[in-house]
This record gives sequence, structure tokens and C-alpha cells, in this order.
Amino acid sequence: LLLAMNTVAQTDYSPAPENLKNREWFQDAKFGLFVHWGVYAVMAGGGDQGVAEWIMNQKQIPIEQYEKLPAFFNPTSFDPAEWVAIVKKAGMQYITITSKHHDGFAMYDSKVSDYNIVDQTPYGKDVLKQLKDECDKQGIKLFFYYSQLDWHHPDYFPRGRTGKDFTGRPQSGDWNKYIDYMNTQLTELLTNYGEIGGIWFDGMWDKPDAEWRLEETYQLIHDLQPGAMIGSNHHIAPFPGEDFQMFERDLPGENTMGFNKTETISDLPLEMCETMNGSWGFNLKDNNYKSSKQLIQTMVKAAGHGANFLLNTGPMPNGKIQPENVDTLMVMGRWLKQYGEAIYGTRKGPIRPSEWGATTQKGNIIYVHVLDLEQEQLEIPALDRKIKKITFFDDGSKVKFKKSEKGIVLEIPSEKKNTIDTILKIEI
Ligand code: JFZ
Repeated sequence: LLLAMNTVAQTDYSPAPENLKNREWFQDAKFGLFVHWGVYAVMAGGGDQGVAEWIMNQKQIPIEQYEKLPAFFNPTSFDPAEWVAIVKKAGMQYITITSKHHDGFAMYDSKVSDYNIVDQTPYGKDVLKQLKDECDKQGIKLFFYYSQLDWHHPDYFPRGRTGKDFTGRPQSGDWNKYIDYMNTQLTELLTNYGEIGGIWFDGMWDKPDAEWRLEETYQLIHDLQPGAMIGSNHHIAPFPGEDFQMFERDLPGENTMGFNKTETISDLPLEMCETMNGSWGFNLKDNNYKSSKQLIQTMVKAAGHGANFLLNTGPMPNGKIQPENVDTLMVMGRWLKQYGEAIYGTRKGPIRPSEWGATTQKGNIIYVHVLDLEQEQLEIPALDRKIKKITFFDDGSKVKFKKSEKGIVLEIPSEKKNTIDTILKIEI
């Protein structure tokens, strides 16, 4: 069904030089913060572990009632300088934040609809603007998530599969008016916030057969900011006009969550997004936190696949990042401070990630990341380059190795092992 997406993308697209430059930057950057923040944070999941930014849909709250929510959204403790400082300490290089999620509420000063943070919350300020100014100060790139799916706009009609009839909207609407509205909002986002990293689309999976006019939208974005990178969480092979390929909660090529419907791993830069617990938006009950070890290892594996790791947080309604998330981010940042050489600026290594770990590469150095190994020997496939030497990253001591029938056997004694990632440097 998804393969039948009735849509034309920017077919004659050839990325501008600044776009190609940004793609390199993106692949070097490796680690970013995903932020799901909206008026739904006030509901905090409503006591249900599996509900957050989807609460309008999952609890079937009609528009008329959901529209009362912005009046309770007053994040007076929001401090963009603090957010960006956390991001930097975490070793992250960029932020991707929800400018509008499926509920249709704009978290910025939109002029095409007053359903936005400035016009309808007691807070009354544009959080994206504040965040962007701070990102510029501290040298962090900002991307905007934008939901194509909209449970609020009257012209999002006929409804997609998630919007059926709970919203209370009239059973009519002009689809093209909705696309025009979306393109106008995107124009605002690409015009009023200086240079942005790109647009992270989500939601066209809700209406696979709709005429999304992607070609026009992608063209518009690239015309306004040729360097801005477009990615989309549509779970299928990239359309022309896209600049990076996304994998939701799975490593590229894996589909353990059942989301990623494509086997295609394109030549575009890759990105994998993941939650810290099980929720994107703030959920009071979801205490199912992944350990920092687990998240570091996933980041390493993602890097081994050549993919960035976009790790999510759902800020609280007061504007603060959940303290548990800050703790995790600080641990990851400390790890990266020590081992970042083997992550930042690398590309996927010559050996495909597997049970034991992954490899990354920068120039003449291959980093072997041993994440899970019981034995004291690791056999890797032969490399097509001559090995000069192999050392342990931690203490620079030499790694003993010998040729085997199938490749190379590395000696990794227990006392050299590191609980998170034992890194070996192969100089070729
Ligand atoms: C989407 C959003 O729905 C979600 O709220 C979050 O923003 C995440 C990053 O992206 O997740 C999806 C995408 C597709 C489906 C379900 C959830 N799908 O195809 O059913």
C-alpha cells in the first residue's frame, strides 16, 4: 500500500553546493537531540504509559475540546540557553524540534493560523525563535520537524487513517487548500528563522494515496534555502528531492519495530531516531528508560551503519528537560569527550555491524568497536588494505593479531575490555 504513494517528488533535483557541504557536515556531526514539545505535554500522557503527543487521537479528543489545551501551556521555566548548553555537554551537534506535530498546533509565530503558541498560550512567545537565537550563539544547527498529517486543519480531507471521525470536523474540505497552508507555514519556517539545518517531515504515511505535491514543496524549500536538508519519516525509499534518509527506532536495514518498510539503504546521509524511554512527548508514567550504556552502544552501531543518532527528549510543560534525560545525556557527553575521535567525522567502517559490535573509519584509521564479546578472541574478515599496526584506544598498547583462514584474529584479553565499548585502532 505504502509503495503506491501517489506522489511526484522533485525529479530533476540536483543538490546545490551548500547542500552537499551540509550533507558532509551532517555525516560528521553524528549525534543530535530530537525534541517533541507541544501543548500535549500538559497532559503528560494522561496516566497512560503508551500515550504522549498522540493523546488527541488515542483518547479521541474532539478539536473543540483539545483547543482548550493551549490555555494551560505556560512554560515559564523555558531557558533556551540551558537547553543548548545541555545539548553541547551531551556532545550533540544539532537539534530537531517539532514546529507542528499531528495535533496541528504551531509552536512558533505563524501568521496563517492563530492556532499557535504566540496567539493562544499564556506564555505568548515563540519558542523556536528563542531556541534558534541561542543555537546561533552556541554553534548548534537547528532543524524543524513538520507534520504533514494534521488532525486540526479543516481541509485535511478526506481524513487519513488516523483522523477518521473523532475530531468533529465537517465531512468536507479542500485538500489543495491544506497543501497551500502547509507550504505557507514552511515558507515562514524557512524565512523567519535565518539559516536552518533542514526540515524533518513526518506524517504522509497517514494518506499514502493523497496528492501531496511533494515536488512543489521540496522545490520551495530548496529555493528558499538551498542548503537546508530535507528528510522524511515515510519509512520507504527516499523520493528525489530528499537529502537524507531516516530510520525510525531501528538501525538501517533492520525492522524490529515493524515501521521501516524498505530494505533500501540509499547513498544519502542516514539518520536513526530513538526514544530514551518509549515515548516521544513528555509522559509522566513511562519510566522505562534505556540505560546510558544501551544508548551509547546504539549510537556506536548507528555510526557503524553510517547513520546519525537522533536521540529524543520530551520536555515538560514548565519548559524544562526531564532531569532523568539530562542525566543520561551527561553520561553520553562524558563518553564522547573521551571516545568522540572514533565517532565524529567517521564514516561506516569496512565491516558490517554484527552481534559483537561495529566499525567506523576516518582516513587510514579503522576503529573496531567491541560492544559485546564473551571470548578473548575476535575474528574479523580480512581487510583489503595492509595493516600497519593495531592498538587499544584506551592505553595505546599493541593488540596481538594473526591471520586466520577467513580473516584476522584479534586478541582481546579480559583486562583490556571496557564495559561499554572496547575500541581498537587499526592503522592501514
Ligand atoms: C511518527 C509520529 O507519529 C510520532 O509521534 C513521532 O513524531 C515519531 C518520530 O514519528 O511515528 C510514526 C510514524 C509512522 C507510523 C507510526 C508512528 N506509522 O506508519 O504507523
